[in-house]
Amino acid sequence: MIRRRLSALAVMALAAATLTAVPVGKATADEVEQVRNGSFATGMDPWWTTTNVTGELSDGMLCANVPGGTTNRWDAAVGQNDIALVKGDSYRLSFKASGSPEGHVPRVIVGLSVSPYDTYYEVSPQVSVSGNTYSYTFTSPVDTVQGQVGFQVGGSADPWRFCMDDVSLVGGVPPEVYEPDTGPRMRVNQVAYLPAGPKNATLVTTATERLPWQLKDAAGTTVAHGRTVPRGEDASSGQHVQSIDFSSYRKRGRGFTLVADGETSRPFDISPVPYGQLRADALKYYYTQRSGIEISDALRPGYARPAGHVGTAPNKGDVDVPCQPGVCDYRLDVSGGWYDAGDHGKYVVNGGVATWQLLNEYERSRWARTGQPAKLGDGTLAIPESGNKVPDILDEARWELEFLLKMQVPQGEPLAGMAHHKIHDVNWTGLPLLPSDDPQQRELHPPSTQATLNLAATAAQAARLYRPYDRAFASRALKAAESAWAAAEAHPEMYPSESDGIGGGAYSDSDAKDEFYWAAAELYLTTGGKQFADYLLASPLHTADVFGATGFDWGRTAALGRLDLATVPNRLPGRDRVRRSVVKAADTYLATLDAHPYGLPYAPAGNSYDWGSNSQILNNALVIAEAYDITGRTAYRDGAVQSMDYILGRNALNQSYVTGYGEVASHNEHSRWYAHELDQALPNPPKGTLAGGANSSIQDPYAQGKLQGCVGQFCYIDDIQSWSTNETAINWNAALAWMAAFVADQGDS
Ligand code: 9MR
Repeated sequence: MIRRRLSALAVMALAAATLTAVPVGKATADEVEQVRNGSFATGMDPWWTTTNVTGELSDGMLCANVPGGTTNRWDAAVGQNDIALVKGDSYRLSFKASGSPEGHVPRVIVGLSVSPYDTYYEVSPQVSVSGNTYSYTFTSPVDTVQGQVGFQVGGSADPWRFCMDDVSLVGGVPPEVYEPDTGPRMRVNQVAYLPAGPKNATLVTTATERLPWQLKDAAGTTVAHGRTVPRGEDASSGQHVQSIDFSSYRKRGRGFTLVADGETSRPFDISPVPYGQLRADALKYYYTQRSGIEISDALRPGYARPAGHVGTAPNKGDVDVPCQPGVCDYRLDVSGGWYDAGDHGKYVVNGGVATWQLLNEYERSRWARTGQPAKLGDGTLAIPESGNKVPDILDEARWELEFLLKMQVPQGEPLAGMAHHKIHDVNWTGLPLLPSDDPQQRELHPPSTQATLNLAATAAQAARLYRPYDRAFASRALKAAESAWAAAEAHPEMYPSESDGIGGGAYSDSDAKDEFYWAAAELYLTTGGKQFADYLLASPLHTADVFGATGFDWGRTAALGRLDLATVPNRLPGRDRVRRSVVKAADTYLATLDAHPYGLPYAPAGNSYDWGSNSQILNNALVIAEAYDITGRTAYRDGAVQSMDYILGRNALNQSYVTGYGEVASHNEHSRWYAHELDQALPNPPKGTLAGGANSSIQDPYAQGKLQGCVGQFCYIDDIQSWSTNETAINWNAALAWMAAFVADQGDS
C-alpha cells in the first residue's frame, strides 16, 4: 500500500512540512536580518507584549515584568510579528536573555502570528540572573510573511522579570553541522545478551584486516577472545565496519565490555533478567498514557497527574464531544482510552493496532511453546485494576477497547456501526501541556472504513480473549465487531482524508482491503463463521506477500490477519500454506539480518528509514519470532533475539532507544507531559518508553536544522522538539512490549 508516502504530506503540526529531506541550504547566499529593532536602539517598536505584561527599556534591553498565576507559557509574552520566512531556508535565531529570580524557562518560538498559530521552531532555555547569549539554527518548513518571533514567559506561579537584547533572526545562513557524540567505536547491546543466545557487536573502523577482540568481565579479566569479521561499507550508516560474534561465551554476569582496535564498548550484562523487567516496563507505559483517569503517584512515583479530558475546565472534552462542523449533529462521550503519543489525540486506527498487539502478546503467551501467561497475569503491571483476578495486560488493553467501542456511530444514525476515525483538538497545542490543562475544543472527525474495521478486528479478538473473565463484555465486543463489519461492507470506501491533519495526525489511508482482510481473520478466529472463511479464501491478500521490507503497521494491517491465522488454532482450509507464508517472510527478514553489519532485519528501499522505524524493525523481528513459534527452529529464535540488539545500542549512534535501558538511552522523547527537557518540574518519559527512531524524511524543523543530509541510522536526535524522529507512541511501544516478552520467554535460550 502506498498510503505512507501520501500520509506523510499531512504531517502533524506543520501541514506544509516537506516530504523528504530539504535540500542543503545555500551556504554562500546573503545573510539577511529579519528582526527589526532587535537591539532596542529605537525604543520598543515594533515589539508587542500581551496585556498582562509591562515592557520597559532598561540599560538598552527590553525587560518584561511578568505576572504570576498564569497557566501556560503563552499566557504572557513579548514578540514581533510580520516576519518573513522562506521554506527550506536556514535561519539563525539568537538573543541575549536574563531572568530574575533564577531558574525561569521562557519558551522562545518562531511561528505563525495568526490562527492556527503553528510553531515552526522552539527552544526553552533556562535563563539566569547574570544572563547569557543563545544561538540556534533551524530550517523553515513554510513560506510565510506572517511569521512571529515570540518570547513566551507565562506559566509561573510567582511574578518574575525577563530581559532580552540583540534579538536576531538571520536568514540565508548555512545549516548547522551537527556531530552526534557516538562514544566508543564498539557498538553493543548495552542492556543484555541472553546467556545461551546470539551475541554480536559492530566495530566502526577503517581497518580492513581481521582484528583481535577480547571480552572482559566486570573485573577487567579477559574471559573470551577471537577475531573480527570485516564487513566493508555499511549502507545504513555510511560507516566502514566489522562485526564480532562472541556467542560461544555463555556465562551470566554483569558489567562485561568488548574490546578491539583500542576501543572499549559500553558495558552490558549477559542475563535474561533485564528482559523480564522490560516486558513489564514496556507495558506499564500504557497506564501513564491513559486519558480519563487520574494517574496515581502510588502506582507510578513521579508521574502523578490529574485525569485528562473528563469535562473539567479548562478541558473541553471528552465526555460530550461534537463532530467537526457538517460531520454529524450528535455528541458522544468518548472519554478514556490512551493518548496516542506525545499529543493528546486519540485515533482509532493507531489505537486499534496497539490494542491488537497487546492482545496478541497475551494470546501468544497461551499457545506458544515458550509462552508464559503468568508473567502477564494479574498484579504484574501495578495498575488500578491489579488484584481483580484478570490478567493485567487484558485490563490495560480494555482501557483502550472501551474507548474504541465508544467511537462507534450510534444506532439510528445514518452511518450507525461505523467508527469515527479520530478525536482531537481543533488546533495543535504547544509543549509542555498536561492533558488536564488542554483548553482546546475537541472534535470527532468523520467515520472511516479503516477505523470501523480496526474496531471490528480488535473487538472480535477481544470477544475470544475476555470470555473467560467477563462474558458480558465478550458478547458486547462481538456484537460491536459484527455491526462494524456490516457497516464497513455497506461503506467500503470511506477513506480518511490526507488533508485532515490540523490539530492532530491525519492517519490517512487510501486502501481498506487490508483492514477488511484483518477484520475477517479475527472474526473468523472468534466465530468460525463460514461467511468470514469464504471472505478470507476469496481475498487476493490471502495469498499475496503481505510482509515486505518495512513490514506491517497501523496502515498496513493484512499481516496482522495472516499472523493470527497462522498461529491461533483454527480450521481454515489450507492453513498449512498460511503458516508457511509466515516462515517464508521470516526467511527474507533473516537474510536481511545476516547481510546487515548491524544485524537488523530492516533494509528499506533506498535506505529510507521510515517514521517510527524502530517499531518496523521490532515488527519484522516479531515475524521471525513467530516463525520460531511455528517451527521451533533455533535460527528464527536467534534472529528475533538478535534484532533487539539494534534497539538497545548496537547501532550507528551507539545508544539505546528505550528510556531507562542502557548506559546512553533516549530520554527526551517528544511528549506534552513527559516534558522534563522543557520544564524541570515534569518527568522524563517512564522507563520502558521506545523512541520512534531514525526517520530519513526528518519532517520537523529541529531535526532539519541538525540532520540535513543524514544517512539512514543517523536521522535521529534525542530532543523533545524532534517529533518526527523522537516521539513516543502507543503502537511503537506495543511492538517493544511484544518483543521484550518474546526475548524474556527465551530465558537462558
Ligand atoms: O506514526 C505515524 C506515521 O506513520 C505517519 O507517517 C505520520 C504522519 O501522518 O504520523 C505518525 O503518527 C503520529 C500521528 O499522526 C499523531 N500522533 C503522533 C504520531 C506519532 O508521531
